Amino acid sequence: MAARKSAAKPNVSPEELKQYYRDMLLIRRFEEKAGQLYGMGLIGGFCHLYIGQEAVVVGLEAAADEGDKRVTSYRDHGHMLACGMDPDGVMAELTGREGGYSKGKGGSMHMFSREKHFYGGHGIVGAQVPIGAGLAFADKYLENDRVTFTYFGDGAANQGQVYESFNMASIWSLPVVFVIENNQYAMGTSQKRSTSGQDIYERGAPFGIPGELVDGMDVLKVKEAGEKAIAHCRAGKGPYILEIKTYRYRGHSMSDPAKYRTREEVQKMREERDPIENIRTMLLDGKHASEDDLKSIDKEIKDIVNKSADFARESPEPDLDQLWTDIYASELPQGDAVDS
Ligand SMILES: Cc1ncc(C[n+]2csc(CCOP(=O)(O)OP(=O)(O)O)c2C)c(N)n1
Ligand SMILES: [Mg+2]
Repeated sequence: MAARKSAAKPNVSPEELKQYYRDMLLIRRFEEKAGQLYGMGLIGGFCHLYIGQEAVVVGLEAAADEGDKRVTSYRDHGHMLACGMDPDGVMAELTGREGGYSKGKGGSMHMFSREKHFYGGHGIVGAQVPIGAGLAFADKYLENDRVTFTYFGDGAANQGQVYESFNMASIWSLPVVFVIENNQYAMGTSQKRSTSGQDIYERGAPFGIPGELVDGMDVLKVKEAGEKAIAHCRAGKGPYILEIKTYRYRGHSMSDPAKYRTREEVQKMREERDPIENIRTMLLDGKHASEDDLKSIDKEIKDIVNKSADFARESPEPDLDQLWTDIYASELPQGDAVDS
């Protein structure tokens, strides 16, 4: 394995470093388990894994405050875990069980948590971007100081509605951080083949939206950039763009033949840039944790993930009559009951 450079002086406490290690590892092990359950036929439909991209959500959630919001695409399990949603409920939803966040009726791409301010989970490429701007509009209207993270991919960045959202977010100075998770591929198409221009974040310039490129394999850099973007939004200066360069190790979804890139390309990224290994090295080199400490964190995470899979398996499938429920809202946004 290639030698890893450890960052000399991370500006965080050893406890924080351990927390990021734990949070990223939870996502990775959870996704590996989801991949296994998919292979066993326990998960049906679409399933897009987040392995390799963990530092993006963990870094940004470390910068976020209680009450901040998030909305993303179909590659959403990591976002849910990072914002504190229960792994049991996420795994049960993946397997279509009653104990899932959408009572087993939504699946991998359609989960929500009002409590954790997680607004999905969206299967239509780019569709979450105007929704994110809308969430930020609501906060501005209510005059609180919440910020919305609106995540989308490098491929989605070529959607027209992204620029309509940029325009409105800028003109109304909405507190939204547009997070471009640039994993360098949109299904089987590389960024080079699909996307004109140099850096995607520069597309905010015509709308007067500042932005920057961030190393998405380094959780500390992501956190730092997140703090800057949030401060900008909370100060009432309007939207901010973070283009976070990351990499997905697995295929686009579970049915991806992966013919568009070489094994060596993936291997090189895993060996030299892996965000979890980087923190591990930092913890060990800085003598903030021993091998045994890390082993016990690994065990703790493995137990959480195994428990979520057991919970999912034991949770029943929804009754057939559940097909007719949760179609229309029974409450208006103001909290009044809807007349039937
Ligand atoms: C409007 C629309 N067009 C096409 C698709 C099919 N599709 C699903 S994912 C995807 C690629 C998106 O890539 P990117 O935005 O980079 O996100 P990533 O999958 O890399 O996270 C496409 C074309 C879709 N779901 N919705
Ligand atoms: Mg992509």
